[in-house]
Amino acid sequence: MDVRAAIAFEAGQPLRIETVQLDGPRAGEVLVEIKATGLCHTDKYTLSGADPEGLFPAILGHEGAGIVVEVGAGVTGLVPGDHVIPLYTPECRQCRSCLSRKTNLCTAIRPTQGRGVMPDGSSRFSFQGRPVLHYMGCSTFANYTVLPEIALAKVREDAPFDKICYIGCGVTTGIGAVLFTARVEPGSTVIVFGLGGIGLNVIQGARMVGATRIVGVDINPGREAMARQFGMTDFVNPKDLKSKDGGPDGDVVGHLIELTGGGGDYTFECVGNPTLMRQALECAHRGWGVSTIIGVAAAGQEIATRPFQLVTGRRWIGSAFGGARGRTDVPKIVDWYMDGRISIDPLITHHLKLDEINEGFELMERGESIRSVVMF
Ligand code: NAD
Ligand code: AHE
Ligand code: ZN
Repeated sequence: MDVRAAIAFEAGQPLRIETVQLDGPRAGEVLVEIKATGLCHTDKYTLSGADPEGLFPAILGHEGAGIVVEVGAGVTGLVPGDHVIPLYTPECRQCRSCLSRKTNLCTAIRPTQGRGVMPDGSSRFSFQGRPVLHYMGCSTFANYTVLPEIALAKVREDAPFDKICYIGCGVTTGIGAVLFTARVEPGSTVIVFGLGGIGLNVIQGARMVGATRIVGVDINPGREAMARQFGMTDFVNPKDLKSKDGGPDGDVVGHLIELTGGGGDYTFECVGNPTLMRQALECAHRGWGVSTIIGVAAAGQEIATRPFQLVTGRRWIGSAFGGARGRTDVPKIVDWYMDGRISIDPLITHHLKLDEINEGFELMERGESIRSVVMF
């Protein structure tokens, strides 16, 4: 069938909107009509060429919501008409990782996902007779896509697609990192580096669990108002911190430790910058502070700290998709949104048409959007 899609033909180039061909679902697969998709910083990262798994040409996008159109042989859990959210972290409930109950990182289809193909090793998309690759197993920058059944969460039908698509990555990643990965306790002091599409959800997660002090750190002063609306109690702009000799490079870690009376019980890095990852670890409280890396840094970049930082009781951990088990947790998070327990609408700052998708990445680059959502 003909499908409208934004194709990433090569790294660093704008996406091109084209009509591509999509084959129907094979065994275990599902054809989904994508109704809306968010633009996440990870799409931009892959498009930049810094992602070692970034293959081209591909159809990017991993933060979508839509409706099941057709199911392949052997699909038992979904039927046409079901409303679904694609999962870049699937949940097969059978692999060693799923059965361990220790991780959400299902391994059932991860190798083929990383090669841009379906579990049988082939792509369903083609353009002018040549294959176009899938991305993160989702490819939501297309009005129709094919996914394995284990990579779809069935959600309630009264939830608006243009809001719940964000649960496909940003909302779940941020809130989940607080609830499922770090397991922040009531009364905690939390420090969040990066107040974008992920960090603001960390902030609302921290408020949900009853953190009493929530410090946000960002170089964009435009983030402060929204972050306060979501529960931030203190804002720190590193650019405003002066060093002791009056120079521009102030001691961010020292400032945060002093501000919080010893450091954060829990800190989160939501930018993808190894320097900030180090700062986030080192401003975690001596003896018990836990620092969670959410941001994705490019191939070749490494994190560093004095081992002393860990010897003195800080713990450094990471979180993918907020530690959420997609088919189990995503429908619950949609319920939280519909019940008013979490807020999404103010974070969706721009609605775009597919033809305007490159403008969405420009808005992200300029720090003017929090989430742009393309509606098909
Ligand atoms: P975003 O562009 O919306 O937000 C990034 C924020 O970081 C912006 O507010 C920006 O002003 C701020 N920032 C940039 N440089 C800074 C600095 N030096 N100091 C302080 N703040 C700074 O991006 P996003 O969509 O929120 O994604 C954030 C990161 O999380 C990205 O690296 C993305 O790839 C990653 N991510 C990870 C997961 C996961 O599962 N681990 C999921 C989604 C996104
Ligand atoms: N190919 C990238 C992987 C980047 C990465 O860590 N991705 C996160 C999701 S980011 C969503 O916006 C993730 O889920 N990681 C676990 C996994 O299995 O990829 C790289 O840098 O190599
Ligand atoms: Zn994402």
